[in-house]
Amino acid sequence: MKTTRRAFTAGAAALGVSGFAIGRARAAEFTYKYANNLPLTHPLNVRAKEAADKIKEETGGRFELQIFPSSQLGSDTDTLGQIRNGAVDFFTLSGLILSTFVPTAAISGVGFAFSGYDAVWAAMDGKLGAFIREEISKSRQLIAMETIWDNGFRQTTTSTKPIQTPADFDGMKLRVPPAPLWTSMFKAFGAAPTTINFNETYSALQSKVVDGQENPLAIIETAKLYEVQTYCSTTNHMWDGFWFLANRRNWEALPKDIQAIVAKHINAAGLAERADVAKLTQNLRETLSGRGMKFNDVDPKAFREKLRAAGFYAEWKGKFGDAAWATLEGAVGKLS
Ligand code: X2X
Repeated sequence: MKTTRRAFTAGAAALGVSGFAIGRARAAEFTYKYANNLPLTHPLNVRAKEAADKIKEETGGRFELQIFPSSQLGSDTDTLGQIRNGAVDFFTLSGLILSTFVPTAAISGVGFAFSGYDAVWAAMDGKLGAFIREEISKSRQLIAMETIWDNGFRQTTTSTKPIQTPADFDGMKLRVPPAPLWTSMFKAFGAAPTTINFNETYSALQSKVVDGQENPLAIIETAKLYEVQTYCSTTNHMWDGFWFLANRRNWEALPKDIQAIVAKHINAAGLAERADVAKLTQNLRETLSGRGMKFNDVDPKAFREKLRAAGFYAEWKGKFGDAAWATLEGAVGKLS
C-alpha cells in the first residue's frame, strides 16, 4: 500500500491545513511494505534493513521501505494473495510456493538438480533465472528483482530417527511448505508430507503434529528448530532461494529515479545476503551439534534413484514443458 506525500498534502490543503509536516519528521513521499517469513536474525532481514536505510538516505527520505518479518502480515499463502492485489508491495518468496501462481517458478527446486553453489548461481544469475523472471513478469501482477536471494541447500530434520536410506522416509509425517513440488518429492521418497506454512511449523513440530521437516541449516538455526528437532540428516535434496517480488502496479507507480535506487540497493543486499548465508552455514553443523542435534551424512545416490524410480523427474518434465526443462538441463546437465 503506498501513500504519496502529494496526496497527503493535497488532502491537508483541502482541510485548510498547511505546512502539516512542519515540526514533525517529514513523511516519506512513498511508504512501501515489504513482507517476509523469516526471523529478524536471519541474514535476509539484516541485509534488507541495511538496504532500506540506504534507499531512504539516497532518496533524501522520499522512499521508506517498511519491513514486516516473521510472517507478521500473514502466512506465505496469505501474503502471496496480498502482493498480487497490491496490499503488500514487496515479498520474498520461494519459487516453489510462488508456483501455485507461476507454475514454472518451481523448476529451480527439482531434486538434486544443483551439484553446489557454483552451479546454482551460474543458473540463477544466467539463463534459468532469466527464464523464470520472464514467466513471473508474464503474470502481469508481479515482477521479480534481478538478484534471487539465498535460502540454501535443504537438509532433513526429525524428532524420531535419523534418515539414513530412503526407506527411513516410509510413512514419515513430514512438514513441507505449501507447494506441489515439495509434496510430490516427499511422496516419491515414500513419506507422508503435510503442507504447513512456515509460521506454523515450529508449533506443528513441538506438538508432534509432524515428526520432521526440511530446511537449510541457517533456517534451522535462526528459527530455533533445534529446540523441537533432534536429528539432522544431510540429504541436500534440493536448493531453494527467495525471489524479491514486487506488485507490478505499485512498482510502476514509482518515479524511474526512485525505482533505480530501490532496485540497486535491493539487488546488492541480495548478493550480500548470499555471502552471509554461506559464511553462517560454515560453522552451523558444529553450532547445532552443540545445541544437541545429532547429525548424519547421507549418500544422495539412493535418494536420487528413488525419485527417478518413482517417476518424479518424468512427472515434472511433463509439467514444466520441454522449453523450461531444456533450460534447466542446459544449466545443470541431464537429470534422470
Ligand atoms: O517454508 C520454509 O520451509 C522456508 C522458510 O524455507 C521457505 O520459505 C521455503
